[in-house]
Amino acid sequence: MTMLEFPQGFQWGAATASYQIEGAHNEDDRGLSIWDTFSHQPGRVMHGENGDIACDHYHRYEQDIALMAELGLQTYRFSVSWSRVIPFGTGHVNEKGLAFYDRLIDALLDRGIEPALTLYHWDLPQALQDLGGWANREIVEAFAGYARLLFERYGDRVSRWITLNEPLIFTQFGHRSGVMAPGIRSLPVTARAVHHALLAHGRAVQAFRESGREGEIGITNANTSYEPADDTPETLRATELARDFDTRLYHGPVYGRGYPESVLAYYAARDAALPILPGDLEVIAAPTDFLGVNLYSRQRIEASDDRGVGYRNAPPTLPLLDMGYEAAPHALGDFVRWVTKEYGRPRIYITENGVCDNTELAGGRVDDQLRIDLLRGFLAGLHGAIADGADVRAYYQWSLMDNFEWAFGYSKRFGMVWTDFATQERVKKASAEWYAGVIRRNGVEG
Ligand code: GBH
Repeated sequence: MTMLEFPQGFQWGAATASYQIEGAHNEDDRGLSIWDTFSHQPGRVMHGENGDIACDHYHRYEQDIALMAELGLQTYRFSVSWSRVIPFGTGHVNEKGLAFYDRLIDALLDRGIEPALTLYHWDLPQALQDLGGWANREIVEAFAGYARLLFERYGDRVSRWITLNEPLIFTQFGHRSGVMAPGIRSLPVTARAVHHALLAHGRAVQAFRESGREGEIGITNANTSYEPADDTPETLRATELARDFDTRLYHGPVYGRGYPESVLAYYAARDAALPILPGDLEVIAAPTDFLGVNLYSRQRIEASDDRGVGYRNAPPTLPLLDMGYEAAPHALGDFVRWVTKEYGRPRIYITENGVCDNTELAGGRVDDQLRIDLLRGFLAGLHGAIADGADVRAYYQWSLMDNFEWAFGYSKRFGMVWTDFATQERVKKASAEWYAGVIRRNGVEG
């Protein structure tokens, strides 16, 4: 066994998101978000579950930060609930909501844990959805105003900012397949949501520079490592199309490359042209400081005319995880190498990587060997990508603790800490002890 050591100064962390952990849904004048509305509609979330209480982190953040310190986390990525701090999305600012994140940030800093703040992890204020949400261009200025408030309030203590979490997921799953909030199924609405989300990202980056705050800002995208199912020219072409629709659509404009032609043509031909106005692409391309990479798996691709996009998923060949996708530890290093080449070696933070492993608590222990094995593989691959020249500076494991997994409710456990949702007890899993060792050694056994 060899030790794969990470570069000096590499940071180890964990990630969460507001609606998935906070609970306290109606406390301290918090406004409603689209996930409150959606999860309370029958049939939307598995077993009718919701985030009303979740991990009750709003009340237990001190205990949770003590756990982070025990694990040795050097940085912690969390998101702010927009409707907690601006209950109706614009206008009235809720001091009690702002004060919660003050307490959280200060408690992290007291423990020497660097905060990384995500402005938007899917919980849009319902009042903005009532005006059309991401489909209404007015959301762009609303988001910029919200961003300015956070830069002003927390910019003295937070220096790492992530504008949006996974625009691919909240636009496509929220507005096209409708399996996530706000549960819309419309291609024209999706097209508008995609463009306005990226525009909002660009405006927030501009607002950050205007704020004069020191620190760094970037976007986090959802990624899959796409692999051609064979090496025929038509399969290779299909794989590039998958990358256009899922990857380049959300990265290209940020890196000044504009939207992929294939995707623009697809939407335009279906009465769903992206609502691009003069100057928009310049705003979206406002220079960022890093790229946030979320990655969980790979997908094999083959050519197909089924859906009019020119590609489809080929059958899996690896064992499947509880989430339905393949256990593919090589995917992280592969994707990092690909994105490094595609966009000219951006500075990268792995803002999420993790494993759904539903191993239960037994005799006071959770022996989640599957999670450990896969994380070890992901990290070995990441180490290889860094050795090949990728500029990766930090890794955030998803997630600190089991939490509300969106449309799957509490049925999917991604935590390295077990959450007992009846008692709110936390128990460190075997993977937590293992990860603490990775952090101590700044490396992983290869
Ligand atoms: C991330 O999304 C999220 O940022 C995070 O909040 C989440 O908890 C984490 O992954 C773990 O899943 O079967 O139709 O409901 C990753 C992208 C998109 C992957 C939704 C799973 C399920 C779609 N995820 N997808 S569906």
